[in-house]
Amino acid sequence: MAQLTPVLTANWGDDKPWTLEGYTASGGYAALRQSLGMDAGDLVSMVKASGLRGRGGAGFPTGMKWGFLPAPDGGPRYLVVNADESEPGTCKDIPLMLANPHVLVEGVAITSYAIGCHHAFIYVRGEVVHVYRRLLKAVADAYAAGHLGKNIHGSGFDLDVTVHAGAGAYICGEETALLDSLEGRRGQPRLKPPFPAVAGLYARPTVVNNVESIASVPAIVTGGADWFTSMGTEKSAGHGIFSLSGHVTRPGQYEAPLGITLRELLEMAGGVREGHELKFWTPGGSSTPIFTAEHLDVPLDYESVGAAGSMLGTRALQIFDETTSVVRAVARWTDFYAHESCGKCTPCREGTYWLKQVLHRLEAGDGEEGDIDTLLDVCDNILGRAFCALGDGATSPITSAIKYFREEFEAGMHTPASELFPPNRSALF
Ligand code: L3W
Repeated sequence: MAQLTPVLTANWGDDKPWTLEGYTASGGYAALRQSLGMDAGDLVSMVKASGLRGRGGAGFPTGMKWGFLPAPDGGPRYLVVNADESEPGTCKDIPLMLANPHVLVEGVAITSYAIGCHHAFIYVRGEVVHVYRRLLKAVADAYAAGHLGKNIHGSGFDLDVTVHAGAGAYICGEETALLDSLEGRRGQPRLKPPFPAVAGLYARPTVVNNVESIASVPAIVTGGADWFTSMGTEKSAGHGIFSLSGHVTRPGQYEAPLGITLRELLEMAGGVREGHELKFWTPGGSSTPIFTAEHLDVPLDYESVGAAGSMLGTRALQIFDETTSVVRAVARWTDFYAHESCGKCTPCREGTYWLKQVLHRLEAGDGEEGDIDTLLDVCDNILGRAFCALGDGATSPITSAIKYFREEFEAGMHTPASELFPPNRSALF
């Protein structure tokens, strides 16, 4: 029987775990003290050896990214935490920052020390004012306790941390758009290379990491790389937060080793809501191709999910039962991508607009002959041709839904989705 591995979520049930007192009582900031006594290069090696991969969606090795920074040249280098969680279904960083903001602050301090950064930024999604306030308080308390600021714990290491609230644009979760936004410009992606590691914030070397990646660092320091690799699979090490939402009995965040399956997670979450059965689900948010009941036993690690035709992404497991119209679900997601497209590149700006038009007429039962081919053709012209991952992500739910549920799209040529799947209070779309 699969087991949960609470690390980042371990203190969520404690009394006020978000306070400095609460975090310190559960061993918080010991890893920072330990790190400050270590060689910075050894810390980078430790994170490399742990196999930690970026938890924001792409799964790029965290330690390797740190290692891409050029040799110090006397100028500043930055750490930027991507806390702009906005992907439909993705809901791990926001609860993590609410319940346990100090583990992120501690991770920021350790990472900054490891990479030689003296000014770090946490870029948080603008709408989540409560998270922004909680982070501001955590950072202020960490300064007051000497965990941030000048000469941290007598080590000679100085670090300032700025919490910055964005203005609520999904595109600002794309790392280079985030940097533009942080610099005070309209957030739009930059051409890569150069990667941020070489020319990032203010054109200086910059590490951009997701909240959960950075929050995982203190436990790796305390537990060691071997402890981390003892969980998960060979190429997808460690634990991660799996967010179950939708038609599931007990939705929420389940921290488990990578490689766990949806079947095992559903057992812990009480299953699909009573009296219903699984129809389709997303393994990593709406930007990842959907899966069906045939994928219940796919190990949720980067390699296995990829081999089965999707992506592990942000481990946002959105569960839909048989009452859901897949056409309606995909149309809602496409509304989101069309709205959030930043407009910089033509394939994404125009493509998402046309996808939306076609999907809406299929949803209304007014579809035209050839609409499915049009959808696939537009997706083909976006995929790999858009400026950033937003365009590719917009095509994933459409092409995968047509693959598994083509007949529902064909029905859209004569029958409204509302007749086949009447909307009701528990139908999610
Ligand atoms: C230096 C090189 N750095 C790669 C760095 C790069 C970035 C990281 C990953 O998209 C995915 C996307 C969404 N030298 C480097 C290098 N890097 N080569 O590695 O880069 P990349 O391009 O593989 O991915 P990305 O553009 O960061 C992220 C998927 O995540 N996703 C998104 C979820 C949305 C949220 C949200 O709500 N904010 O997280 C879900 O699946 O589709 O594929 O740092 O610089 N040679």
